[in-house]
Amino acid sequence: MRIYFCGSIRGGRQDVVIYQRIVQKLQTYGEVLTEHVSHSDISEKGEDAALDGDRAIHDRDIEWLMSADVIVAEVTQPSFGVGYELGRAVAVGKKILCLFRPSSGRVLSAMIRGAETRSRNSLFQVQEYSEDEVERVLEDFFSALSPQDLTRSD
Ligand code: 6IA
Repeated sequence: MRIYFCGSIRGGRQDVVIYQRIVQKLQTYGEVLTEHVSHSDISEKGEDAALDGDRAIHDRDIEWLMSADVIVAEVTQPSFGVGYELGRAVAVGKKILCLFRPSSGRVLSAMIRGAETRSRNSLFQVQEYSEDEVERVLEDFFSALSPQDLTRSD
């Protein structure tokens, strides 16, 4: 299974330790295409990428996103990039799990919370969690996945 993980980079790196925990767990289910999102040596500014660098990142990430079976996004730290990735993924009918920690004191964007469809086999799910529950939440999500979820593209 190909898994695309989304987490804030230029939006702020406060949650990088949680991203690491998520990626570690995701790697037990498949190939995580965006493992670098959890690397602590990537900073908000990092290697000041020029436009061409940014274009290359965008094009490569979108290619990975389109090839992914499942998208998992940590959405507590707001990020334009994560929001954009989620919009592109919704548009092609990908299976998506968004993880949000209410303990942050933040209120999740209506465009993410409101994208959730509440049917049983929802393609877009928003799951609230606390840090100590993160592995269990991922276990529940992956154990409920059906082959159908991974092939739908409507
Ligand atoms: O707007 P943000 O930077 O917070 O967007 C984060 C999201 O966009 C992540 O989920 C990544 O998949 C993607 N993304 C943004 N920047 C990069 C990147 N390098 N490399 C790979 N994916 C990225 C940026 C490095 C830069 C800080 C010099």
